[in-house]
Amino acid sequence: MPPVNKDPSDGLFRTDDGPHQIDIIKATLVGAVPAERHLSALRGCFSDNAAYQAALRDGDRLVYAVQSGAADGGPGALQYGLGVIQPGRVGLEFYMTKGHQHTWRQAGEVYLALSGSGGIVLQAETGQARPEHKTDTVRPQDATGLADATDQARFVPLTAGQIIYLPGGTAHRTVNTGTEPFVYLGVYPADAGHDYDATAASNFALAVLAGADGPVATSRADYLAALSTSGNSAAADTLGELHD
Ligand code: PAN
Ligand code: ZN
Repeated sequence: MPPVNKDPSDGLFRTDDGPHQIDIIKATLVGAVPAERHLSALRGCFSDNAAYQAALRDGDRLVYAVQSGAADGGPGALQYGLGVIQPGRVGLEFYMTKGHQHTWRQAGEVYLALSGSGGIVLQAETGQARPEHKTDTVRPQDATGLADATDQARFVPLTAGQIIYLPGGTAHRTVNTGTEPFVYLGVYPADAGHDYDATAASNFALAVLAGADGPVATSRADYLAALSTSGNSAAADTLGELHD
């Protein structure tokens, strides 16, 4: 095991020398302390509020954990997070991270999917989903270039071995659409910072839902409208309305 220097002030796992080690089987960063996010920490993220309340009553389950690592550095330093999202749903909506913008908006990030299947919702600052992204998934190679688009939101499916680059100014939320934990590594500037308020008020414009034929990324506004008219979260009814 590499030498560990755990700085309690920022929760980051540090090593002075030697490589950090990911335990692929356990999906952990050896020696690091995970920051856990349970359902109660994701208030306001899932659109089906009745299903969210029922899930909370059923137990405040673990949704995801992040273990972060860094080396000491000055300007230009990088750090990383190993994320593990559990499989599960609230209503139709798959388990996901809170999502954020980087406080330093120019800070980009590289994500590498390690195991499981999921994806990432990408959204420019204004957060409006364009109609053509309403109900479909998008090929990973289409996901770059968000920096010069002001009104885009996209869902990019990711499976093990796929890498995606997020340009600065891209809000991002990771989603597990599979039945196993979805494990990924994100590498970003140490000075990036995490701005959760930027996306908390309006939430992400796309919701990633379990559809009859697999995951679909759909307009959150439409999902909310379907929930309020159908009064329940039955998959067939709700998605039927969404896709009409
Ligand atoms: C990741 C995220 C990780 C957890 O390391 O922090 O996926 O998501 P939330 O931070 O939204 O809870 C990253 O993007 N870092 O910048
Ligand atoms: Zn990030």
